[in-house]
Amino acid sequence: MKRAFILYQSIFFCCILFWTCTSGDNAAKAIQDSIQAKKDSILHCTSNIPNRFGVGGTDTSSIVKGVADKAGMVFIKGGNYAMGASDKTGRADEYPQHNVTVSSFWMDTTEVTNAQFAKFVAATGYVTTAEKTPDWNEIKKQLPPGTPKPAPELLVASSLVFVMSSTPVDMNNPASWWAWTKGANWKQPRGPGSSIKGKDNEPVTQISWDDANAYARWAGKRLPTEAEWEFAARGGLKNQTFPWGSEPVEKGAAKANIWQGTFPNTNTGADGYMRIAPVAKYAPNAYGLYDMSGNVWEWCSDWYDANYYASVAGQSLQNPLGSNKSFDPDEPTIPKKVVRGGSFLCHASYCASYRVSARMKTATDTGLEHTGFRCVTDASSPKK
Ligand SMILES: [Ca+2]
Repeated sequence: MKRAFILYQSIFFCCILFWTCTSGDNAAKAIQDSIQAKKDSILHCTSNIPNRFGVGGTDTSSIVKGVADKAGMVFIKGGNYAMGASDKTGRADEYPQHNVTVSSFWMDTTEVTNAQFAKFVAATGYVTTAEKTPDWNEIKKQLPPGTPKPAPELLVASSLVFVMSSTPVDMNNPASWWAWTKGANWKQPRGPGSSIKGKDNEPVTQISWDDANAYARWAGKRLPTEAEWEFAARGGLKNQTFPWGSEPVEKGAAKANIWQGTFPNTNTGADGYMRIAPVAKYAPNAYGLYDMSGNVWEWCSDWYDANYYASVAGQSLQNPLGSNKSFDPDEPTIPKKVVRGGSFLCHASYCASYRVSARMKTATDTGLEHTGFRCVTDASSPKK
């Protein structure tokens, strides 16, 4: 595992190096700008981890569109709210707050579970991104002409697994706690030897954005927009930091599955779970939605653009779909989508992304042990 990770890191950095050396001043400047942007921003918990790339997009058009079953969903009455951080706890990409109106919709009360995803795979034979061998022809598209093909042992189906450190690590290097792991996928989320047996009610993970969309199509649903997600997470509360209001997450009864202790080497598990929790183990928000804070990150439909909120400052938006492009200053060449809600790895000392306004970004073809999703569907009627 470690060897594979090191090999992967080698190819990743070799590719970057090659690109730097062959693309001239513009490329060098872009990288310099990227480095400067990184210094200027608060680090995101998945910044610059070795991204899965090269599998390419998944064509889901052959999946028969389902009809949404409203069981397990709640009706979210549309409305107007201030989207973005309302206090000083946000990161730069959460400002400025802007006025957003969303139409009514239905939302899954929980993250999609292993049992639900298994039903989808059984019905369709779908193969997830993490189960596919990276395609050299796709990788080449992101590299300068003439880049040599890597050794076959590097091009293996893999995904990213959290590895707890026994000692404090450099918090500026998320690769210290993420391992590119051969054979990790939704059925064995921590790699060979792990399984989802007995974990039917845990959220499915190691799911790419394409995988989440494929499931949603089969289920007759879709991924939420970022605006819908935040509106739902707020549960009708105005300008509060968390789905439950303003009380700090560590006060009172456990409110969400996060990291407690010292990240990433000491986890007290005071909230009852050291890693992923089954869905709906903590109180729902006022809309009846569980785990909108913590447990696993949830994919949204929007491109991640660090400057998007600034670009819509002062505007009132109606059902916004987000930016029309991906832009992550940390890794500007990699297309990324928004993920929301934080995970069991979120800690107050780091990104505190269990806040309702917190935004994160993940490459569309990247699976992670702490990332899943839930679906929504348009409301044609408020009745079931
Ligand atoms: Ca926990």
